[in-house]
Amino acid sequence: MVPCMPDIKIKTDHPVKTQAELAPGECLVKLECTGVCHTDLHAALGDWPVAANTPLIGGHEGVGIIVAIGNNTGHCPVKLGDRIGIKWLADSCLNCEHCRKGREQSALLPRGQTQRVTVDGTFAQYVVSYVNHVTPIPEGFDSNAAASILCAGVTTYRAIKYSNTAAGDWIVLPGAGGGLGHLAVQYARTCGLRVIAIDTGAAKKKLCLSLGAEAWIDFKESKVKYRQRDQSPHGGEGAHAAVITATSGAGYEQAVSYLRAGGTLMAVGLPGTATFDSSIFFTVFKSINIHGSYVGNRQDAVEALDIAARGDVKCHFELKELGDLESTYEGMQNGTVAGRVVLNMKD
Ligand code: 8ID
Ligand code: ZN
Repeated sequence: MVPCMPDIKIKTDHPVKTQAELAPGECLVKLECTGVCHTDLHAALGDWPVAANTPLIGGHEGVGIIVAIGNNTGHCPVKLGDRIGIKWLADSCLNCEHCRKGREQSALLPRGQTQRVTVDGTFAQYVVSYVNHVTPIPEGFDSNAAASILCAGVTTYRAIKYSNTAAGDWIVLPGAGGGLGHLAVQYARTCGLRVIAIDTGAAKKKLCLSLGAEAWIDFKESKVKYRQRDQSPHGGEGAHAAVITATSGAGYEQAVSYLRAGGTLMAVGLPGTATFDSSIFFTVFKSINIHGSYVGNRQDAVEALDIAARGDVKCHFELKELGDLESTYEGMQNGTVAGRVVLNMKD
């Protein structure tokens, strides 16, 4: 047992809303499967400055079938029987400035509900979701393969999309062997980027290189500062971008030094109490762009799923059962999960 692991209880008597109990805009989803994201572990451990409502069912990478829709829902983009995905953002008002600008992750809340730190999630047979925010799963795309695209995929797809990179550029991916990271390697490759993967252990090395990373750095073995010299006629030194999905503050170290002038640091990994410790001087001197990148909007979800459904990005996952959640958390905590664990939620 890893110390301080959350106490996980499987309940067999949790109430499920009836159709009549669903509010307008709500839908009931019978789940087929769900991915396990490190965010669920952060929430369960309470190691973020933002506390989760407790008790709460975790999980936010779900795929399932809509089995009921609230009365008086009005315009409804989905129907009974649709296979949909459930992501981190449960609901948003769709009418505030953030929603109108496609930044619904930061939006106002119509019912006091937003991410899955405030509403029950997908580690359950049934979950209440919201018709405007569920994402249709492309026909023929396997549910287990789709699950982790709903968070890990969307998040890394969006971070790469806004990383100010072009085909042929170098991108550094600290955390590359984890759930988000191994999808980041692949989304980067679909954009024609050249990938330097940073993580640790033989399994993650093998995974990253098999997915198209050109170089591997084991952060536990190498203390060497990374500087990539461009072979192009234009020259240049350092990477054009870094998308950091490491769960530790250490994953953020050196990024400003290994980025080239004008490079972009996309902050994705969420160590709860760590702070940036980088040279202000060189951030300014090299005109480094630093962006926080928080999940993705509905369009990002559609695009990320579409790319994966075509087979250009594949989640590397191990399928387990709900009873394996605790050992999955332990594996994540110990850094032994290469790629993702997806839980089967079918009877
Ligand atoms: O919207 C967002 N920004 C968002 C969305 C989803 C998840 C952010 N996250 C956050 C999670 O809350 C978590 O903090 O991204 C982080 C990564 O989530 P994950 O990919 O689900 O976790 P993982 O599978 O455990 O992978 C983390 C990897 O980081 C490596 C580990 O070895 C592991 O493979 N790592 C660590 I810890 N320290 C590292 C370092 N110094 C490192 N890799 C490189 N350098
Ligand atoms: Zn997540």
